[in-house]
Amino acid sequence: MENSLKTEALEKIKSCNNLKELEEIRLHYLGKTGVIAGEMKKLGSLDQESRKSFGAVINEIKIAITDSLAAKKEELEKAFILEKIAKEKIDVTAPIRPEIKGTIHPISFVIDEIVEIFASMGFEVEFGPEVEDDFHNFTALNIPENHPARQMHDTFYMPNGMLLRTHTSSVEIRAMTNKKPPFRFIAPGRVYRCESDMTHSPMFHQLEGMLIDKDITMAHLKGCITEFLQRFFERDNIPVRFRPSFFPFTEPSAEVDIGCSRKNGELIIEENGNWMEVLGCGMTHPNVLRNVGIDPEEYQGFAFGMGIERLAMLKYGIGDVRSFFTSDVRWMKHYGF
Ligand code: 2U9
Repeated sequence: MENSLKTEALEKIKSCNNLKELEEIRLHYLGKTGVIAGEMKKLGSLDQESRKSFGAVINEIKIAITDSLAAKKEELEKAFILEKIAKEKIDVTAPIRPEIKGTIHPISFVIDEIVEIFASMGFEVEFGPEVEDDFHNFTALNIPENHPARQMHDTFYMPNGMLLRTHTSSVEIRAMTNKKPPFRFIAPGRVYRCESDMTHSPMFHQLEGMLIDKDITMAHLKGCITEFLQRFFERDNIPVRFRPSFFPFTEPSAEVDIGCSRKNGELIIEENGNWMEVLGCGMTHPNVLRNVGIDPEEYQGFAFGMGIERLAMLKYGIGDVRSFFTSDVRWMKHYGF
């Protein structure tokens, strides 16, 4: 009987081919209420001589089963790992799946280009809220109560009296209020106006800048803007024209044009009688300085503002401002982004 028990157990272990089944076999023979425990129980009813010899046999069977189970477990575990490795093998020579790679959006690209130029001239970058109050968007900028820009058709007003900023000048008002002059910073970001056509989108991007220090004159403004335009349009001798203009927040004010034309879609920068407006600027109005607690007798400065879409359209020959916001990768690739 003992021999057949051993043969049967070892046979079962040998033919077992998964770990779960092996555990069931172990419990069947070696578990607390298993076959071996049952045989051990029988020892009590035997005389001393038989108990000794029967005990030795049972023990020998138990050891044989235990050893066989351990060997089989090791064998099955090894096989399991080898199979897993074989399954997870990566073929590094397989060709890659075709995938569409994203690229940086032209607006972000142009903002980065402009930030880099002004950063090299010591300007810091400031950010602020897109939902603004009347004071930071209009009043502090010397824009009177009855100014047309405040009217409903230009500005998006919220039911609670707040508005979507119409320029990033509000960011500069906040920065000027929180810092002590001298300072120079730029504020790029989204702005909102109630208008939409080929050249106007209700949301567009602006970059405004400001420098405040002692003894700042229009010569500094002209030098800074000319340097910027040379570097942005990558031309040392770019024709630049400062044309008198009016903004409530600067006095005197100017609009800046570059001498250029377009031949077969390509931007030709040359003085040929054709001028293209690129930005607005001026000396920061004394009222604006007073509104943020700066004495205009002690500090003066200049400010400038530019539309990012406009500059991107000019530099990269893009025709319709609305195409910036349709998120068509083919369009981006067409313009080399
Ligand atoms: C403060 C004081 C003055 C910023 C300026 C302009 C002139 C300007 C337009 C260009 C195209 C806006 O995007 S656009 O429509 N901007 O012409 N912006 S001076 O002057 C400031 C700004 C902040 C506190």
